Amino acid sequence: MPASAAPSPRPAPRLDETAYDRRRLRQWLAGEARADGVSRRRLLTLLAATAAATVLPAPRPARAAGTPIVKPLPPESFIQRGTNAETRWEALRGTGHHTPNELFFVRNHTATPVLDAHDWRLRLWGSGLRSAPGEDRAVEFGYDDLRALPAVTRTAFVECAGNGRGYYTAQQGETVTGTSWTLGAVGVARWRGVRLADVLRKAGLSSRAVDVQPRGLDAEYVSGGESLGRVRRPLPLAKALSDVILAYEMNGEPLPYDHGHPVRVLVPSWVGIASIKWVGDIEVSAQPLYSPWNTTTYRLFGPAHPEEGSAPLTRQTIKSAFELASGATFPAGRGHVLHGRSWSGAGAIERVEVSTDGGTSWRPARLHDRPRADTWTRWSVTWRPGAPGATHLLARATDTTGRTQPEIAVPNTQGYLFNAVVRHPVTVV
Ligand SMILES: Nc1nc2c(c(=O)[nH]1)N[C@H]1C(S)=C(S)[C@@H](COP(=O)(O)O)O[C@H]1N2
Ligand SMILES: [Mo]
Repeated sequence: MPASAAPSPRPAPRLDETAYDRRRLRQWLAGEARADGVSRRRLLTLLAATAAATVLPAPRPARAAGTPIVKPLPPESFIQRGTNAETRWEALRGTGHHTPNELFFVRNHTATPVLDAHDWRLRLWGSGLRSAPGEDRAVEFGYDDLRALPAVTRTAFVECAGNGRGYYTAQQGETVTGTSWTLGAVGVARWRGVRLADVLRKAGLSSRAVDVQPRGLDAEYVSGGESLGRVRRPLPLAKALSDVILAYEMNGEPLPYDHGHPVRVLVPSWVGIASIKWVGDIEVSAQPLYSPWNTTTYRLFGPAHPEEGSAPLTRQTIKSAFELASGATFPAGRGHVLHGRSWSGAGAIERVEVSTDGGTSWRPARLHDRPRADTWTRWSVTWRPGAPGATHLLARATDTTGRTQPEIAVPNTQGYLFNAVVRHPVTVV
């Protein structure tokens, strides 16, 4: 493989941040390290400082009681669902376009592993890499190696394929398996990292490669008494080369533990399972790959779908949500502003309509973001409720490809891709 594909040699021992930083600064002073775009004065100031700045969050071994999640899960912001935590939509009211890291939903198959960036290695291997005869088809990158590559920043949602699953039952009376999310298994962040395409090319991508399969460093997932191995799911090479990033920052902070620290895959617009957290290796294959996450799950099964299931899920569907608690109350005869957000995996949002009379009449919402693909569009409508009583608020989005939210979602046994208009209960008092 070319010399450029080999990441710089790294010392084996585990180093703490301060020691690492001071060593690098000494190397710079000795002319052994490069510092492009940083002034000499700035580096000398750093060198003089007794304690170097910490760039990683301090380990928090204590988890929220009874959960496999590291960050706090205040009940006013989250609904705990087994190993997962759903964001409450009312908690997003007043937050900006990006979901704050502390409010971002967590979907864990097992438990958040607390990993140290300086021990972390990313191994690329497999028949889809070029290699000299007799050589091992494997290339490793450390955290610093990724940080040294050109950085890209991108705003994108991560949304569980099962987001809204609970409405298959609540609105349509269907029995489905899986976590009964309402609409809070979605968040938007500004992700920063490197292009997976750049890493694949550095690793020596062969023209025969067809699939890549990132795998997490979290524990093996056991289902029905059987271990399915570590969480992994193949991606077609075309997607891997187009807009996928290996993200090390989320909203300007090092990736938090629960969201994949130190590095996760981020697959814009696709079902959340594609965005593998705590990525430890990526198989690059000249043959198509399969895992339990693109065969028995994350396909559509049921009477409306082929017997063997649909093709593996890729893009997310279209949804809308109000930034309101279920059962919120509104004084009658007064003006209110209702806020919400709509998003689609197929493209930007074109328009949003809202009904405040249970679906009889609809009016356009005012859009507050320039609609873009891969992220949501915020909107609002004013409402002056008349008579007291229980009613439903409905929001219906249409995207630029003409997809719109139907009244009924076509069911599937695992409750994926719920796209129907959600009836949000409120009370006028
Ligand atoms: N390694 C690993 N990656 C994972 C998962 C996991 O359990 N382990 N869950 C996946 C699923 S199903 C979803 S929806 C998203 C959730 O990302 P978040 O927890 O950062 O919101 O991560 C995906 N990546
Ligand atoms: Mo998910």
